[in-house]
Amino acid sequence: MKFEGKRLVLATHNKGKIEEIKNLLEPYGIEILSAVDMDLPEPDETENSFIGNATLKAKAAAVITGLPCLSDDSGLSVNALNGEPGVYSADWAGIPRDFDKAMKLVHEKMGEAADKSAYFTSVLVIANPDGSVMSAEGRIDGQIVWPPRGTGGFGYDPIFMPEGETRTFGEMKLEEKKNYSHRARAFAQLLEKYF
Ligand code: ITT
Repeated sequence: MKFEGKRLVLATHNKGKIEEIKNLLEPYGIEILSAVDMDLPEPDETENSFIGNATLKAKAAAVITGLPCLSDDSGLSVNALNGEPGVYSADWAGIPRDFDKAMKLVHEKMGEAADKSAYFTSVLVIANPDGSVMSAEGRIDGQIVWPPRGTGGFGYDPIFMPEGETRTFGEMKLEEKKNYSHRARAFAQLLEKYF
């Protein structure tokens, strides 16, 4: 199924994701509305997988808006922490969310572990008003660094350095992060299938 309408809803309340996905969609001349613009409710993320939560978020928004909705469920998996925080990245260090605190917790839990490897995952789901869904997954491997570096991006970006780079995501501009990011990789797959 291909996207035929003119309007697409970004079923996310995360401002960092909204900025990145809007940028990825820019060349396609689609009118983008975000869950924040439309004041959509934030569904409880009750699943224990990226695909489960991404599907739940996109479907809930499609039912309310009657428009195609694109969601993202993502997270940082640290190998020395058996993949934590993973699917639970957003609220891992408690509520209200504080990513300075969350990054510090990653650092503390890793202790002196020699293995600094980690990866980001993004699962993107498009839910159409007719109930059909489409998904794609992207991943970027890298290393956890300490102390945090840079003020760009969002979430755990200042402690993640993608492989083949000497800078963290936090030290990159949007256009640079896009060359590596899990989200851009998932988007590239969705592009072939849907746009
Ligand atoms: P929505 O559900 O409204 O989309 P959210 O922030 O709750 O927003 P998730 O449940 O998918 O989204 O949580 C993903 C968390 O993982 C996010 O809050 C970030 O802390 C982290 N994360 C995901 N992608 C990231 C990225 O590109 N850079 C840094 N951190 C990221």
